[in-house]
Amino acid sequence: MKRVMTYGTFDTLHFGHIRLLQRARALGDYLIVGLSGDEFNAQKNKKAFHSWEERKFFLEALRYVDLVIREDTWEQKVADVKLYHIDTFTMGSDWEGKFDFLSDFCEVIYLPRTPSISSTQIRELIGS
Ligand code: C2G
Repeated sequence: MKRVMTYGTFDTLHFGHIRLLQRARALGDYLIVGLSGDEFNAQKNKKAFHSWEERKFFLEALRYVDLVIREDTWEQKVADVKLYHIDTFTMGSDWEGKFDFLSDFCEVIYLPRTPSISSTQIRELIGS
């Protein structure tokens, strides 16, 4: 079984996120998502509209996602890749090159980011 991993905030889940998760899942047979906790989001200068539990609920409702774990630090990825026996790590292309160090442990693939949609735009639209 080929195991794939990705990470993110996935706030106000939208088309771009789901396209990313669909393509990530298609890289293997099992997709694990490291979902950013609120404290880690603060380190990314982000404040999610939805709580971690709500964002986890949304992801678990998707056919593409098999397991959701917490993302609390930048440094946890190597340990996660080993712990979950990850074959392929993937992120959207806005992260191109940032996680190449993981290629010592697994395949690293960056998938084209979906243009013209973001959680920031959606939050602005809903006024929060
Ligand atoms: N994404 C995308 N297209 C968009 C928006 C997002 O493909 N229009 C992708 C991003 O490239 C990322 C994933 O969807 O791979 C999740 O995006 P965010 O929730 O914005 O995650 P981010 O804040 O980039 O967190 O350790 C990694 C970080 O936690 C990534």
